Amino acid sequence: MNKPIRVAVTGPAGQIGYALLFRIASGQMFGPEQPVILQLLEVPVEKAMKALEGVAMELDDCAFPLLHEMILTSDPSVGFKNANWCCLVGAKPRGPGMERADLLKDNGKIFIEQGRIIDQLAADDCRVAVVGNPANTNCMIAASQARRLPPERFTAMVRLDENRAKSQLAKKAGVPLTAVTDTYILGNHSPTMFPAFHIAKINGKPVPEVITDQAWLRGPFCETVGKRGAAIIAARGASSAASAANALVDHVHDLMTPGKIHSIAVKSNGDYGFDPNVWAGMPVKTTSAGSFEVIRNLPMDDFAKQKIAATNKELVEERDMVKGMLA
Ligand code: NAX
Repeated sequence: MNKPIRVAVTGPAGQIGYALLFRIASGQMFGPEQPVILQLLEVPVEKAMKALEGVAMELDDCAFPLLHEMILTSDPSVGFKNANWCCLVGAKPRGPGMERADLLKDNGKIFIEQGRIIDQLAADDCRVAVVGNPANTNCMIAASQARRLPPERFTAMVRLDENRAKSQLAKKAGVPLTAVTDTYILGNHSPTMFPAFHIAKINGKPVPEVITDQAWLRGPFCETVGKRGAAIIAARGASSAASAANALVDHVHDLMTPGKIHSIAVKSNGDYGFDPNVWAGMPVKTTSAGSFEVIRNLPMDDFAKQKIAATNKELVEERDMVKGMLA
């Protein structure tokens, strides 16, 4: 058995938290040989802390051999102390009539504080994965506070979009999910994202050679993936939770597994035409546990370039809205 790692999770009493913690504790995120200490950070509100106690009781009742300890706290300097991974799930939801700029600013305050404390107190090898929306910009904000941890330690989740795209392509082509590879998400985790179908593959062949209905690929496919979150809210009366938790398990697991090829939102360095100061979904290959390189020079046709320009514009606008808050 390895030495336990410390995994901080924010928003553990929320709906994604409830679907996530059991999977971390059972070994699905870090593998069956890796014990964990869960550092669970909620807001200092009695109802939330009480709910968190209930979740912790259920975790106890699972008797997971890999779960060595749980720390329940509303103090970020306890929650992030010596953490090897920080899963930033908690965020303020968009209230009725709330402007996007206000949502960005309210969340900006949370991610500035969390980024600063993580940089001061987390372990030297700390990695941060942001789920709380607007995830890309929240991740950029947290990273802006770091002086010790380099920007590539901060990634945001677009894996739910990747999994959604993969599943839609498999259904349309009538093939098993394992036949679909290279499904990359470029840009923002929002309806503007581009699920790059033209470079995805089915049984090793480019998707457009297998699914020849270009109009479906450009229209309903992109729209279904981009607006899937809203469709789930409309059907379920609540936003994606189990699939979001599953995507975070995939995100972290693949980022800890050398050789894996997947999509994560990372600091752009200008690849594929993204502004160098935004965090954009990109195709990456994991090089060693927790580290990655962006897969460069994949071909982008005119349609892809247009989609990338639109999602980049949104990321730049989000960045501009919080510019005043950044260090
Ligand atoms: P919930 O409202 O069920 O839970 C959020 C939890 O976070 C609450 O318990 C709340 O008290 C806590 N929280 C809020 N601020 C906090 C802070 N500063 N520190 C610690 N805890 C804090 O939301 P849930 O459905 O779990 O969603 C969480 C976030 O994930 C939301 O921002 C949501 O928009 C986002 N999502 C992101 C996705 C992605 O693919 N990147 C997909 C799913 C999801 O919509």
